[in-house]
Amino acid sequence: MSEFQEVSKQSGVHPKPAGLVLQYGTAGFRTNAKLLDHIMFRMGLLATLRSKTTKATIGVMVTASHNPEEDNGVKLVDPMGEMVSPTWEVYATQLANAEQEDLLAALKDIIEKEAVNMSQEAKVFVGKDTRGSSARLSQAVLDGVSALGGHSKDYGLVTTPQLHYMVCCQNTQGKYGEATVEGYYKKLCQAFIKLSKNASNCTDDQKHLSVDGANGIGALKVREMESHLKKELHISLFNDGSEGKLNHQCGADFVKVQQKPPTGMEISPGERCCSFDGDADRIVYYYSDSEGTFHLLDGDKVATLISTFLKELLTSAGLDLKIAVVQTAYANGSSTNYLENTMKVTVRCTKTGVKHLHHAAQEFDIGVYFEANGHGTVLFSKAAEEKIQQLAENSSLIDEKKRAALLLQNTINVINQTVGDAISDMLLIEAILAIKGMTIHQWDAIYTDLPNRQLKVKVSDRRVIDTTDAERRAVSPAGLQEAIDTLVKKYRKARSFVRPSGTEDVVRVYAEAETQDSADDLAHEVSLAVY
Ligand code: NG1
Ligand code: ZN
Repeated sequence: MSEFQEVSKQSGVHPKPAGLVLQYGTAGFRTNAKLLDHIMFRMGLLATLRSKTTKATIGVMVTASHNPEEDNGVKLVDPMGEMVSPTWEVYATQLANAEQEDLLAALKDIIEKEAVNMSQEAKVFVGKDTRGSSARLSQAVLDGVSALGGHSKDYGLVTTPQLHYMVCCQNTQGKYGEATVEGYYKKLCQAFIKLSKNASNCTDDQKHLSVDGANGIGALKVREMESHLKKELHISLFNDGSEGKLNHQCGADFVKVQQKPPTGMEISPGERCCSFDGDADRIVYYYSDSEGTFHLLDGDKVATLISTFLKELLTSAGLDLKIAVVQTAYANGSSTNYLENTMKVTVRCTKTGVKHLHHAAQEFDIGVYFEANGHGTVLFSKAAEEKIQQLAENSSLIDEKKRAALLLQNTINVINQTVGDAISDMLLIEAILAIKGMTIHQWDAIYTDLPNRQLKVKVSDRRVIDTTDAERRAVSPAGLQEAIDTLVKKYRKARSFVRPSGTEDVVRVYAEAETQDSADDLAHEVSLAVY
């Protein structure tokens, strides 16, 4: 078939190392950048097929997020800006692992299974992070698209959430916004400025924020956005990529896992700081108190702040909309307790991985989802958005209701509903703190985290561990869960679970307990039970 001539030719330029097997995991393909050239080319092919079947624009993002600089990765973005569907994740793995001589057969197999109309036009948006390997690898994606006759638009350096946003804008004919980076800044910043106008007596301190850009794309984009903020937010940018190495001793993952500030950042007591990860889809906040003690405000604290704010606005607006918070097993027990018992909000727990949280959040009028590591956003159902809009446009309303409805409307506009977005989350958090006149210390004091510890354990085959109940209980190997239960009983307010990582060749162990020593001991004991 002549339509595949170009694929054959180009695949020779992007050959697969024989025998190499990679898996499309929780975050797409992710490994050392040297092993990824053929993967990128093939994902260009796959995205083109996906575009033909959905008759919509598909996204391909080249990034390895918080992984070290030497790694890279690739992720496909479906038409509404969401993660690609599970069936296509399987195709991605099949196509990636087909040996060089079997590539056309693997491609034709997908075309047949999905009854792809090959004469349908295809459009693929491509973005990349700042890694040294990203330019070469994103070119391989573009080669894949053109080998199948698809059209592509190269957005160049963008954050992961910006690419998701572009795909959604494009496929909703501009209803979600304009599919340009400039359009993204305009929409988010205008909403942020309108929200900020509701803050009374805002001091310069309140308007100041220190941002750790992880020496990555987020830093570049914050710089680009600054002029749109019209001085409503003063950002001091650290780890902006001018000197340090990407994600090295900095960034959201480092700060969350190490529970300490990034290097390269000066922190005065009480000062509000935040860190992005390497592709700017995660954010965590922190500060150091007058004694120099470091305090981390992770995804759970963010979810609590946002859901409290939204719930108060719904009450003021007199809107009866169902709001829920979606978490994973890694959510601190104190946050779940506070949300359920004090805030009286519905809490759902899902498996790790954004797609599971996103999916669960879609079941509510308003679904706030955050992983403890700082990845998250808020989803509003179409019906909820319409109700809020009607109320905001209703001129006969009394002041308080009208104000709440307008705040809700601008909150919707500042949020990137396609995926967790450090820039968008940052603007929303900053607006909420300003409106509430709240310091970071006051935000932190809403509830006290239970001390916790995360460990990684190397085992010969992590897949022997199988879990249930949103990964909170192990069903295999036999006896493991019983051993964990026995250990947990030794400590007060304790909880622990183990699960195989979806992105690294390790088993993750999580433990929390009344004291840090207990959490550390429990995590250690459980990790011994895993061997
Ligand atoms: P794994 O490696 O499956 O634990 C990690 C994070 C996830 C998610 C993915 C994708 C933790 C404990 N796990 O997954 O939350 O963000 O990476 O990046 O933080
Ligand atoms: Zn990331």
